[in-house]
Amino acid sequence: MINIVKTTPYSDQKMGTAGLRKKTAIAMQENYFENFMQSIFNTIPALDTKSFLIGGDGRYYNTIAIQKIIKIAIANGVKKLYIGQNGLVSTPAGSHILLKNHLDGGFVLSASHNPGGIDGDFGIKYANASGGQCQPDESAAIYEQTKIITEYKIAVCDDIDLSKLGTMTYENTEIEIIDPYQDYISLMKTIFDFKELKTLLTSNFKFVFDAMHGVTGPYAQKIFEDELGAPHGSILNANPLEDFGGLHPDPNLIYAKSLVDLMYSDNAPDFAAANDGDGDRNMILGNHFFVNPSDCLSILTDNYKLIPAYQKGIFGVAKSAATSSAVKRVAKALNIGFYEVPTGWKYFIHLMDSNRITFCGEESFGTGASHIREKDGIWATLFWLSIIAKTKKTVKEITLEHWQKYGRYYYLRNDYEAIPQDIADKLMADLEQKLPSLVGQTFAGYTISEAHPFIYNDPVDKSSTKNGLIVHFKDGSRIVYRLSGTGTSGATLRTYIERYVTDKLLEEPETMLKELSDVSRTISEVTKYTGKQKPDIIT
Ligand code: G16
Repeated sequence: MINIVKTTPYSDQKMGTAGLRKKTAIAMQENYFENFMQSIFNTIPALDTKSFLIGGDGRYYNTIAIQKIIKIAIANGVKKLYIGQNGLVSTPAGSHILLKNHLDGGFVLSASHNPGGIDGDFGIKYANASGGQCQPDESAAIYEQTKIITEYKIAVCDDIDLSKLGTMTYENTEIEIIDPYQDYISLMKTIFDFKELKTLLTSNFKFVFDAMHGVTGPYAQKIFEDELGAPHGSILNANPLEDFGGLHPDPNLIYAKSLVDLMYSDNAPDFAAANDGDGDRNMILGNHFFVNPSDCLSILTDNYKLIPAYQKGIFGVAKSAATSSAVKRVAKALNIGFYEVPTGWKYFIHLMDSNRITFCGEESFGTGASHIREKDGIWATLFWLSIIAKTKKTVKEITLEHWQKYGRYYYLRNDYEAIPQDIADKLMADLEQKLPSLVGQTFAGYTISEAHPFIYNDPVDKSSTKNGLIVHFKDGSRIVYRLSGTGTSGATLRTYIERYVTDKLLEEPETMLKELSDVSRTISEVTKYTGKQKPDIIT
């Protein structure tokens, strides 16, 4: 039986950088999730010919929300649903499943690196047939639907058992519970030399991977322990938990603190990686060494020839504007295309689909390639291990040699969190207004050469997107300002600061960027607008 339920719109269902992200309590309001799902289906024609993937990172409310999607999809006459066993699918594996099966879209229930639980965050990433997150025109159409929705359709049936693989049919909808791991593992085997990696991981080489109680735990156990022979116990925090065991599943120096402490201890392993809740973000650490994500993209690109899948050559490389300029120098040296896009992995998709790029990455701990249309934490880990296996060098040696070859971009991101939205909007609007007048001015010895909004013109669909403000200095340094699109309370001002040097390669970023951090505050007048004397988070 199908129920048609009368509802009233919520006004706050606009997607951000990567889908809809809300406090869990907000997402659990009456009809909130149902409204959003029905609004998505309202924008998709001929649902009886369409197939979708459903999965998630295992966070609180996922199992309830997955049953809701299933019932709303059945009621809307969707042709087929592929659902990860136990409701689990990582964002990268989901992208692969979508592409491999030529699906029309997918829903990964995740607020990514944000904490989970009843007091945490909940989210929905909606991918289209490209295998990556929907484009801005699609999310705009969905937002319009959320504002006028009056009813949704939902099937009245028992909950589906997600624990057993197999196929069933309800009304006209076929439902298949799929293994979320195997296809992804097979894909990794087509890219990397598993034999060589096994030799490394069964040697004296000490490896750990922190899954932060997100969805990548089982993937990592199967790949690194079962396939590649790393000792059992190499995967830390391996079981997905609804509240991530109280952790904030964000793989950075602050939230992956216990892993960082281990890597800076006397017992430090040779290599560590961490992934976020849904497995798209990664952090790479060596013994007493941290690899900045911008450098990570640059180093992987420079070493592409070491990976079997890329030995015949790569297309270009892309980064978000906020990411450091390091990879630009590598692209020039390799004589490959280089692109700079707004923040958001969705902006890389057209570049991959049109064979303009093979690799891409962002400062927000994301690196990936065109094997899928999402960033991929395990792929980045396997890539690093492959470089180590081939070169027999440590993470620090590989990075230092890279800086000796190309110079180093010292890089920091300063986040000012929980700013009232209207104040953050005013700060950005006022800053944009004054940018032209800044050109030629000198702050603490840094002279501004250019200052403008970042505008991206997509070479494929010709759309134009404005995202953030950039201040360039004569010595090649840059400051980028933008508001985050993934937060769930108030606004976050992100200030990205970079400085290029060819000597002093092993200093602390905080030391090398002290003046520029001060300059970033002087220019934005963040203290005047927010009362904040310093950033809440520095990464
Ligand atoms: C998402 C996007 C990324 C983006 C990041 C940060 O990552 O997929 O492309 O760089 O958010 O966005 P913002 O600076 O707007 O907060 P994830 O891992 O959260 O899905």
